[in-house]
Amino acid sequence: MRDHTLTVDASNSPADIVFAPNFNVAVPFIDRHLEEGRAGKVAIRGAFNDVTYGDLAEQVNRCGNALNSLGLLPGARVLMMVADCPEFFYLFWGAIKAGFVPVPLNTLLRAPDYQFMIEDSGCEAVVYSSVFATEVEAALSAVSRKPPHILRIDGEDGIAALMSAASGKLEAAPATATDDCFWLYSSGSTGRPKGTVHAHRDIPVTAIYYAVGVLGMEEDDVCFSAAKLFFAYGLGNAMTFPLWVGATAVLAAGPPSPAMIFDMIETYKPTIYYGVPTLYAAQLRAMDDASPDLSSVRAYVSAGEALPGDIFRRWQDRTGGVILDGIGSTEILHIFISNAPGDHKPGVSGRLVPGYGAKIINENGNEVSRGDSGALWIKGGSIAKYYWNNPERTAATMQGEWINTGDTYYQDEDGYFVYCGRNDDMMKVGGIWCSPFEIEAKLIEHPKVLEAAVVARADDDELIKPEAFIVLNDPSDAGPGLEGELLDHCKDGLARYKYPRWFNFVDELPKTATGKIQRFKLRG
Ligand code: 3UK
Repeated sequence: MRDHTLTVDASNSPADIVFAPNFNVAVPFIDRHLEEGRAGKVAIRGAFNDVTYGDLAEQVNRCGNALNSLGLLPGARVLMMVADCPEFFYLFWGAIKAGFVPVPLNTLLRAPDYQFMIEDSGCEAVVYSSVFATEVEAALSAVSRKPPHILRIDGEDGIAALMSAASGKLEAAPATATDDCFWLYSSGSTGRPKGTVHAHRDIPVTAIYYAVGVLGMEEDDVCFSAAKLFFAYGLGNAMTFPLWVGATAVLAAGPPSPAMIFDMIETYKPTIYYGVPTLYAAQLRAMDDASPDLSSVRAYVSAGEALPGDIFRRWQDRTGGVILDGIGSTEILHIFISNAPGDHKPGVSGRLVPGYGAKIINENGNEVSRGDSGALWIKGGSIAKYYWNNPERTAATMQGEWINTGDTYYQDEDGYFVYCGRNDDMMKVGGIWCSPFEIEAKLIEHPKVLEAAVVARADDDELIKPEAFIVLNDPSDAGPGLEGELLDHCKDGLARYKYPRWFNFVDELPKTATGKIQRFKLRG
């Protein structure tokens, strides 16, 4: 087989992907487009000059050569605190092409988090956008051993100076499909973040299985993701997926808000929009006073946390469009169970993405019968190889070809996977497993409720019961009658043991940087 190529079997079934023995993933994602005649096509758009596939290939080479000129060792980690902009692409792919390992970091983090990651990764270089200087520089001055190379993306003395001095030609470093390629730090709701090590092959596998297999992505698509590139979800949405099919990515550097998203959609007319449930809810509220033209969008995607059925329905009523909820993870890299165009149902995660395998197991390690809930394990070609520096967590999570997602699921009568919560958020009420998420979804249906979180609390008898924390649309609605009103609402549809026994009205819910409710912080 020719170097750096892969084949997908004739039926185009995602199950059979064969990689050349020498496979550096930068070649099929960047250089292939020149061979295929796409040099003049726009690869990246936004509030900067359009970047064509020709420009992209050249800048990737310059960036790879710039890193080489620093004298990094092969496999050196390059930490990136970089905003969504074309330089993110240059650095990520330039590092990979030159044989280094880029590690994009969540840009919402603070100095102590970065300090940990700099020390944990043993990185040789840190590259950051000036907007994040305060936190990054505070971390760098606190670390015990400074990485040898510290570069800014923008401004004088930035990487641009090194890049313009470097050659625009670069031979891809030899690699194999299963070599370490890039890392992402996985942020659990508890414990230290874990460096999640992905191989070269994981990138094309997610594109083939999900982007092409489920979304039917093609060259004409234009992708816009409210989730940023540092998040595995955004990395696929707005970088690796469009680069696989030769489509166009639209980038916005700032934080996403409904107004910003509507503006981006009207300006750049994406065909696929990737959001998260919290943003879809905020966009619905914003549409009370705005009528954005969303007609370019052929697919709305949601991931990161479960999409309540009520948001799905309201979105469909308001826009006529369907939101395709799918579950992904940093470890599996992208979405592995999903709703699909023409095969979707409100309130469920959908079906297995073709190419992945799933099993739901009980406490004894046996597979449950259809309809019963248990721990969801997944197998497939894009699962991280291991956690850096963390053999215990690797052994507990990744077992043979299978990975424990940490999520509780059951399959409904139609075969759809239904999310019940994280394994550790599940509660037993009267001996029955009870999903906080199901109760939250019910509460959110109530017109006065904006957000809800449900946790386990022991009553006077030390028996576990659900407790609700509620953010109201209009705080002045809080009043003596409201608890009863919400309870009546729960009685309409929820099993008795699931009724919240306590209601707390709060201004906001504790969330992780990526928007997941931190239920452990609400537990008394
Ligand atoms: C939860 C969901 C219900 C679930 C991600 C798309 O979220 C992503 O990765 P993370 O590592 O978190 C993984 C965990 O988040 N989750 C994500 N999506 C859903 N729960 N319904 C969903 N649709 O607990 C999962 O284990 O931050 C999402 C693509 C790539 C990703 N990395």
